Amino acid sequence: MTSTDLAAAFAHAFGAPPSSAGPVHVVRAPGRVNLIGEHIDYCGLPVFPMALRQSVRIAFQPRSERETRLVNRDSRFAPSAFVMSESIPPAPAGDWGNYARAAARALAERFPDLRGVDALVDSDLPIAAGLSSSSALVVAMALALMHANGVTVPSLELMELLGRGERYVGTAGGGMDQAIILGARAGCASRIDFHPLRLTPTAVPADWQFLVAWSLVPAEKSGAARQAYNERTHECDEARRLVAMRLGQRDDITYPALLAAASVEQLLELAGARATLSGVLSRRFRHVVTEGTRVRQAEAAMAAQDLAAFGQLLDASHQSLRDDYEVSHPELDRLVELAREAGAAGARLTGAGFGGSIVGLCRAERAPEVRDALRDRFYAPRGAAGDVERYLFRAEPSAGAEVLTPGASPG
Ligand code: NG1
Repeated sequence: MTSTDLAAAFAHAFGAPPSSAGPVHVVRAPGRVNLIGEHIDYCGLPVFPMALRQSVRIAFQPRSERETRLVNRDSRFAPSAFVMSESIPPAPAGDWGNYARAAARALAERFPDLRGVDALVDSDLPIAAGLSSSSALVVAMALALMHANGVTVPSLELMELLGRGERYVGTAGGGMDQAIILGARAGCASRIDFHPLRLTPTAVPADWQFLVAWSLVPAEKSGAARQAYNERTHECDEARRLVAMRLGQRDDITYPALLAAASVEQLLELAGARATLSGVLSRRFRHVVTEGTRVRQAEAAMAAQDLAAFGQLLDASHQSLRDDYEVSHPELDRLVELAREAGAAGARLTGAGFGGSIVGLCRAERAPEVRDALRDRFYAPRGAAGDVERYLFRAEPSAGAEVLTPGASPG
């Protein structure tokens, strides 16, 4: 759907707007695929994602009142409304409208007098697929509200504000998603460092192709998966505290500082000792520090156009997420295995896991073979070969979120 069609659908959803409200604008916020650096953003360690072409788009218009009204083009999501304030009560857990509320509440901290918008939400991002459709909605909504109210927040500050803001939905998440959705550069993956936040792009080599494949298992953000996610954040924190104490460091030292204070080998040796950490905490810790190392190596491999090295790092990351971090799923493991058998240089689960998608890397010329193999060997036996382009697609490194000029060509 083009931006013009979306603006027309807006008029259908909300009725002809008063001329005083001005033109209908459209904001686009892309989904993301994390290439490597999984479950370590909340430890403050660098990650290496890129933005996708698929996005959440919102057609919006300012209102004279403080109420925001939301309509979703996907009829599974019922219309929703809330009044702008610093204490917007959440809708029941799992309600899509909470992501819009999260954005509004975060902005209300800085701008207490914001008026609301009418907003029509559209998305071609697979939902609950580990591709960050929820953060794309948070970012799109924030940009719509800011544009409608004529307020701005510097980009890095906005990334941090919305990263914290999304915790409103109950996930103790890190800041990767909001940062890449706002700050991605077309054609590049970006290393994101936290403390202080900064993005460093690396061009994706022209003959590399990243493929995303959904496992058909939804990675729901509510219920058990959220609990498991939050549990991991606590375990990492506890492991960090105990290792720091054994090292004679302050127990509030950050992961980056811990890694600066001792070598990975030293840390792993210490963490492997029964006297320091339990078996579970030791495995969680091992994932975090080894994954941190893999991010640096992967960034260097991409810069050197070393596809084989990048692929091996993807495989090692998957193994670590499966065995040490225990966030994989048999269907993700199967997809990874099939992608590799079909000629991918490497593959791993991407996003929080517990379902969702994998990302695989191959030379562009091998991509059709890998895709065909996944279609025939994964999707067809599960009765999903008909819809395969919705589940299995090339990740095109895209630009970050933006408000599109009315009347401009499709976003
Ligand atoms: P997804 O895949 O969107 O559930 C979550 C967190 C990220 C990061 C990854 C795991 C949110 C909004 N996103 O992503 O910050 O921790 O898991 O690497 O909480």
